[in-house]
Amino acid sequence: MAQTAGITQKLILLFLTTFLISQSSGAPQNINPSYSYAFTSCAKPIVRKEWRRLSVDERQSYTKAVLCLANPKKAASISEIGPGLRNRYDDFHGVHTLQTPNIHWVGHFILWHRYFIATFEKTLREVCNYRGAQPYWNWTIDVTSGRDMIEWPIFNNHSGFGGNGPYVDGDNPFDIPERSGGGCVPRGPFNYPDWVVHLGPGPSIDYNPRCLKRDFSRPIMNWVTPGLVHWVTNVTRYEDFAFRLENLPVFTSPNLHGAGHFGVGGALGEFGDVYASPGDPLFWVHHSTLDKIFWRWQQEDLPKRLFDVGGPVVPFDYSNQVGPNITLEFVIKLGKLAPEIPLRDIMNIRGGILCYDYEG
Ligand SMILES: [Cu+2]
Repeated sequence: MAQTAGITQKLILLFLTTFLISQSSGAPQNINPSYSYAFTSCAKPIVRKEWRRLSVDERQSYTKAVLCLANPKKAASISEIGPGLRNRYDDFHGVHTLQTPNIHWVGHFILWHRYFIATFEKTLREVCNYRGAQPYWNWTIDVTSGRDMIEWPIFNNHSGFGGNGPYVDGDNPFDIPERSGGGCVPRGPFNYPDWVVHLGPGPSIDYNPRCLKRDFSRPIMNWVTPGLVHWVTNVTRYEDFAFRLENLPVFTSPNLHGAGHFGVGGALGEFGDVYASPGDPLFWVHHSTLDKIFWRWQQEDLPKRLFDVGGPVVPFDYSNQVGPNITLEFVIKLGKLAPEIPLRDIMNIRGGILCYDYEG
């Protein structure tokens, strides 16, 4: 317990320090809830479906499109972040890496990731001719199914993302319980060398080609329960929703965001690496589920929740000791991948610059 608290403190300090060095913009302005264009019609949204609601062909066309984004002949890097980035998929990984200290445990966590996923989905469609929408992975169905993780459709080698790595010994600084893998994902579309992670571990954006690793932790994955989803969504203010969604980065208190990351990535897998987690393509289906939960929550009171934001600009600064809270005018960036926009532009997934919806 004391050790966990110590590690948490170090994590928080690390984030704060990196944040203060890299923080550059986002001066808050007044909230003005008159954004007529937020209601611009989006008559035909593309519809994001749960993974198992897609046909096997549709699932494979998604994973193929992701592989296409990592093929420099089909999807060259445009981010100009550094020589370590070799393709458009790396651009997404690199943008996430550089901004990691500014986009987690902050008010705009879920909104930044909403924009990030929407840009990824747009790129899949425009650069790799993907016809579908970004799928999501409703882990609650799997966790409550009683089936073991390795049997879950999302980890299928033929119609999913492949499964766990074989067990290897390794450091486990956060004492992730029952870590069970840690080796290279051996089969499926993202085995090595069909899929190569280039960046990381951690904040490094140097060229470091290697296999994708997974390190399942069943107790952490089992954090996901209907009760936890209810706890996250059973609030009326955005600020409270946003806090509960991420919760504190400790392994003594469950949270939905961490459940996917550490349940799959464990101690040694890319998915458990807060910087390098996009190295595992599960990133997109996991984060889309969080976005769907957010949207369903917004829909319970759209007139209010299309305009309600809050939570700190500075990571973990929940009592605003260091900085202000975010507002609708807070600007988020994705480097060269997409225009800088204020949060108000992405409050509505069916208006403004976004046009998608969720099935289920
Ligand atoms: Cu992230």
